[in-house]
Amino acid sequence: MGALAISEGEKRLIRWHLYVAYIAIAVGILFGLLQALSRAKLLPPTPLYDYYQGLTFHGVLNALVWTTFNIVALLAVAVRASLGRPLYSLALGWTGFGLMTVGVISAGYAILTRQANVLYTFYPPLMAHPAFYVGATLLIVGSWVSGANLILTYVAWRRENPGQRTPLMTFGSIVVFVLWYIATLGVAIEVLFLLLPWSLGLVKQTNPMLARTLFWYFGHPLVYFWLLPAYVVWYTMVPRLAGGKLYSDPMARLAFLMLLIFSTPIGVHHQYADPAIGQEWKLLHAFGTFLVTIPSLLTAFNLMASLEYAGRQRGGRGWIDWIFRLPWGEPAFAGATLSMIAFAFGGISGIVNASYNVNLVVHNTSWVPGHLHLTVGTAVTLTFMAMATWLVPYLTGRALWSRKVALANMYLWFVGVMIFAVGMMRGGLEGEPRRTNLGFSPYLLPEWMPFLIMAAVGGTLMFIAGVLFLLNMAMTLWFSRQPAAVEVPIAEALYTAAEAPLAFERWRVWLAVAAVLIVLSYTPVITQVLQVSPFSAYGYLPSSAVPIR
Ligand code: HAS
Repeated sequence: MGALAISEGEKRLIRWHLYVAYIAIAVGILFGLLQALSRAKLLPPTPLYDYYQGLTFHGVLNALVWTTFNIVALLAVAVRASLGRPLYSLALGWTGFGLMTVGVISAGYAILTRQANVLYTFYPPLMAHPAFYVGATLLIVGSWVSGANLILTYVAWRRENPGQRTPLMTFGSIVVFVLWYIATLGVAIEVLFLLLPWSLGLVKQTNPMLARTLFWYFGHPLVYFWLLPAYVVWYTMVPRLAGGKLYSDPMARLAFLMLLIFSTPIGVHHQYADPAIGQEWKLLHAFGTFLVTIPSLLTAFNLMASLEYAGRQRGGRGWIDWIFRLPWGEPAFAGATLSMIAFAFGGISGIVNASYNVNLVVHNTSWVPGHLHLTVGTAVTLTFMAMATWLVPYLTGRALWSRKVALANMYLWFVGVMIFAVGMMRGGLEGEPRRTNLGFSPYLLPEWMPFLIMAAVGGTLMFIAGVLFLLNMAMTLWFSRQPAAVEVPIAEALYTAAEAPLAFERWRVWLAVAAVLIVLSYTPVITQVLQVSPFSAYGYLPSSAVPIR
């Protein structure tokens, strides 16, 4: 494994992805802080700060840009290291990076000039400048190209190694991109056929319900595009970082495949409150959503067993002693494992969201951002931060600038998100709305204030943790003097890949199953939407009562 050392050219390519990701999160978390303060009445009004512009920057930069650039970088390293062969093409890698970066600049221009206050979900009738939609398209097309580079690397390996089981790291990474290709079809259709012509003025009116349905066809598997790279880390790196082994490699593969086939045909659980879709289809998508929790429950069991094994290898005895034997003082391990703990709460809140009738209690309240900060905002983000503590030294040959700062970063983020999420979720249960500048709204209820303050305190701690992360990475990238010889941590398994059925690698079969489930679950939904929802919406910007075209 990893016999062929990674080249300087590959390292440079991957480093540039991280630079963009770090700039994105630097701006993204600043707006996060401003929002939390503003909602809690702790930010004086200023024309420099527009809540919806800030919220759009926050969502786009953190949820779309920080994640996508990190995912491409991390999975390139994972595929490269686990297959022990160079990336298929550096030129393809740079093309993907270039497209994604131009996309970010284009969308960033539209948001900066306040012509795209449409939030990261860009639902019509909110309308953005065409540069925003072009930017989003380029970001996605670029990620397709970068994903193709990894898939072609795998295909080349497969040709030379027929009949062998794919290393789990690569197996998971391939699932991530296959899922991404399937998911992004929905948003590509939405942007190219509905939003872009409408924003260019080629058509005057659009169909918000159709757009929302296409968006959520994409939007739910999008969350697994974010999560599965964290799963790749948790399954294939964390057991090694903990000094143990993965409990079951075949069960991990089963979880990846289940997520591949069940994550797309269930997007309507984001639309329980929408008109135009019948209750029977909403209920079907609710059942599907419960199915998609099973692979995460398998993951929880597999990871817990792996951590227990590691703790016992380190001398742990009894029921809980093993937990304290784990290397909590190692930033990479601590950050990733704290992410898992946060995800346990994020997952439970997801099950609440998914429960059709209960969803009506939490929908469009601040409960939902509570959920999403535990999942993409911590399970994924803190895992990426934790991995950067060895990834950046691996790519630069420079030792991590400060282990203590890295540890402070991990623990502070975790404590911060726990306070933030409890504040947001409790407030949500009291009816506190999401996506509203509550601090300046006339209907702010006094009983929401303690929860808004909690969210502001938690958000401030997360912001400080983010600053510590960026400081540590900048110092490591440019000022650390000590050389480092770091390897990609690759865990062995107790139950190895040899016990995984060969059918797990029949990609055509899994693609066919995924396609059938999508057709069955979405044909009636799209048909209904087309029947009852007209193309009648003009474009608006938030806070404007007048159509902009
Ligand atoms: Fe979600 C809304 C349902 C997972 C992200 N979700 C959102 C939104 C985002 C998001 C961004 O059904 C807001 C969208 C918007 O802006 O409107 N979500 C679910 C369900 C799951 C789920 C059922 N979500 C995620 C993940 C995300 C994410 C993952 C990002 C990465 N979500 C919903 C629904 C809505 C929603 C509705 C719409 C709400 C509305 O009304 O608008 C499931 O996949 C969750 C399954 C997870 C588990 C947890 C397993 C636990 C593990 C960790 C184990 C811990 C260990 C550590 C081993 C069952 C794997 C042990 C440590 C030791 C030391 C011992």
